[in-house]
Amino acid sequence: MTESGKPILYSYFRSSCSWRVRIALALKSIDYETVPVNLIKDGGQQFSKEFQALNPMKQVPALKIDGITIGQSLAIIEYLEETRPTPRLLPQDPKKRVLVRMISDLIAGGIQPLQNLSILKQVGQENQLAWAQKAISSGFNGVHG
Ligand SMILES: N[C@@H](CCC(=O)N[C@@H](CS)C(=O)NCC(=O)O)C(=O)O
Repeated sequence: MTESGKPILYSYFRSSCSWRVRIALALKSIDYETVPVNLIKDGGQQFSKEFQALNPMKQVPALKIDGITIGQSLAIIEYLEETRPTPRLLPQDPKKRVLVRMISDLIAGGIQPLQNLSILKQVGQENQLAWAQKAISSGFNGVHG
């Protein structure tokens, strides 16, 4: 939290994981401050010692709130949902709720991490497009219900 008591979001403007958290914060009207972590500049600011101390995974987002620092976008969103329950983000009906969780896990575990910067580097420039397309289409094909 800042001295004024606002949560601090460590975020990169192009990061879809950070977007998820920014959307949840906005829907819940939570006032916060942003510390930009540029994933490209300076060889990647996520690799700095200061940021690694916050999130040893060297990834955004991370949220400082209520005296703790949370990494992983879905864990952050769940924490916000539990501690600031209105307006609710998850449907009341368990069958609808599990569908939301399934889609969220598919995106956050089965689609997006397969194409983050560190993975694309390993895949090599010439294979990146096909790799990303495969991750996206197999993830989308996993949605049913
Ligand atoms: N499962 C994590 C994934 C976090 C993640 O992949 N973050 C990306 C940006 S969207 C990142 O920081 N990448 C840095 C890198 O690949 O070096 C979450 O949902 O928060």
